[in-house]
Amino acid sequence: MRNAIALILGGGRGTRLFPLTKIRSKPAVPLAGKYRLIDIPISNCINSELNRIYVLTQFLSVSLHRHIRQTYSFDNFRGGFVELLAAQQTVDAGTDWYQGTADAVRKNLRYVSQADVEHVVILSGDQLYRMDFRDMMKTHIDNKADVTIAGIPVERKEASALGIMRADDTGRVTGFLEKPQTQEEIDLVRTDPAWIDAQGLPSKGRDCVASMGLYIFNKKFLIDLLEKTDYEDFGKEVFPTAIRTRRVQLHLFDDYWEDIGTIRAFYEANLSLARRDAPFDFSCMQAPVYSRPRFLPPSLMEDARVTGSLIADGCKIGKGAVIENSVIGLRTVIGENVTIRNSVVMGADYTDSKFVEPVSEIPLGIGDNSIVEGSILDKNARIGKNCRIVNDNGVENQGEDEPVQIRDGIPIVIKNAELADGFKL
Ligand code: ADQ
Ligand code: ADP
Repeated sequence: MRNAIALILGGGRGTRLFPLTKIRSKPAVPLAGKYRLIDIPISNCINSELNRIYVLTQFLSVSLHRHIRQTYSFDNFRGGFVELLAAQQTVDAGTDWYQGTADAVRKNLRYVSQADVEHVVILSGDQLYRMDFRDMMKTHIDNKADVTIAGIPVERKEASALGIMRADDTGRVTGFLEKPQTQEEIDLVRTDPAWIDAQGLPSKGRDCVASMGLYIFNKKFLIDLLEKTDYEDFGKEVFPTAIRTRRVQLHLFDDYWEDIGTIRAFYEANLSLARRDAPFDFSCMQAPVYSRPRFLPPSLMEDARVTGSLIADGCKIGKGAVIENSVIGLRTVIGENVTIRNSVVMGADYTDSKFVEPVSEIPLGIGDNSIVEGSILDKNARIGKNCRIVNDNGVENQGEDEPVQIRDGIPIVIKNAELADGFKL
């Protein structure tokens, strides 16, 4: 991995995760109570001994910068860095933002073209998975590939949201269609389940192999490709044509992998992590997920009933509170007799303190007797007493600037929102 660099695609306009991305860039969105989205791909890189990491982002939030600076420092002996490359910092900022994934990489080719770089690992910034990229690199090198794409078997019904590819017996990709919409299109790139079984992975009825949006490119090929074409997107443009003339290799993977780039996917992935049978284990010592070390006290609970939930550090949970299948983030304050079900509560950046002038009459956290169900509470929410945040009317989408909005049927209390006592959605 010494002559490889990683480029993490930290997000385009971030509209699919709006309003969580209203005031921060996508990689900075909090995940599982104490991490941020960007911690996943960076941890995978570090655990794969891939220590030269660039994060490409459309706009640079202070929080992302701070998080990366405070979390990822490498020692002098091993070397390495995590560097943020923000579109807004380029010369033609504002007028010419990155168009698509390939274009984002094109605008940063000067980092790719460093002399000692041979392979470029391109990763998505909004996925939850654990992968050793050294295995993928081995596939790439063993097959003398120009580019290697990580692929995972999926069911046909998932095909329309993903890039779908078909490979021959040597693993060479012979068909690639980005987000095939019709059954006929899917048939063009479907894979015989027997082929998947023959690769040693149980097909379990899955007859498609999806691109995971993770690629290893040979540097020369990548530079050539991006300089000589005006392709904007890897999935839509680069691969469908590259498979005809170049060696595009499939690297099969079959473990937990989830794209969490939409509000619903983000919400469900968070809640799944709080279940006893969570599909992803943050505590794997061989390949930990890193995040910023903080010096917070343990969470304090007073006679609360908590089932199937993640409770991060520094929380205070009052008497009679009921918390079911929820994620409770750093420094969350929960009043007495509060009910929180199936919700993602991101917590707070700070705590109300007797040493600081209060910024609001409503204390940080969730006031006594309030009910929160099926919702996402962004950071620093100040929710009064006797509030009810439940999508009782089953609204799908609502609001743009309001403190509580609904996306994909999920109420979202935006960052720093204040809701007075008795608020009802
Ligand atoms: P999508 O996720 O739909 O499909 P895309 O929207 O291009 O593809 O995003 C890929 C990644 O790049 C995301 O992490 C996104 O945030 C980021 N990104 C997009 N535009 C960017 C930009 N201009 N600057 C920086 N980052 C940007 C892709 C593939 C499919 C594959 C799925 C798997 O195209 O083939 O199946 O990923 O999730
Ligand atoms: P987000 O999770 O929404 O991206 P930030 O990480 O930007 O949020 O945190 C928001 C607030 O946290 C800041 O406005 C600031 O008050 C506080 N904060 C936390 N750490 C620091 C720090 N090291 N320096 C300054 N402010 C900090």
